[in-house]
Amino acid sequence: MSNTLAIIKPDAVQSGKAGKILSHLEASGFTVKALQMTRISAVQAGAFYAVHRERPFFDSLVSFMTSGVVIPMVLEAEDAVAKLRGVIGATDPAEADQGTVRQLFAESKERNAIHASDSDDNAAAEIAFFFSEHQRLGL
Ligand code: 3AN
Repeated sequence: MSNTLAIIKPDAVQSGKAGKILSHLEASGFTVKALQMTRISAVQAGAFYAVHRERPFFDSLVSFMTSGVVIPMVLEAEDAVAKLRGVIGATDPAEADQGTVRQLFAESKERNAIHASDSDDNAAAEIAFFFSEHQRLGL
């Protein structure tokens, strides 16, 4: 078993889809190991998405991710990182496979409902970004 980080993004929280997305993740075989509701600052969003700093959509992405409550969570499954990437679908919901979280719940390439870590190293770093040491010791 391994862990990955998901974030239900502000578009999905604001439109009341968080419960359905959580249900979908559980039905897909993930165990929710830790979860919080929080609102992040522009500095925090910029740090989280630092790899995208030079991309044309960076400022808009930071503004979107700080526009409302987000729900970061630690999900456990066998091969959790790859499994969750498959379950969420492509970045652009128009290209996401049928039955994926983004096909079902996302609005656009930016307002795409959910984030998922893309490697085990990034999962560990992103879990540490949102969850304190005492929370991580409970995982
Ligand atoms: P993913 O979330 O599928 O790993 P990344 O890491 O390439 O995709 O992008 C991070 C986030 O940046 C996406 N979830 C999306 O919100 C936003 N994003 C990516 N590409 C674009 C784009 N071309 N236009 C607007 N927003 C984008």
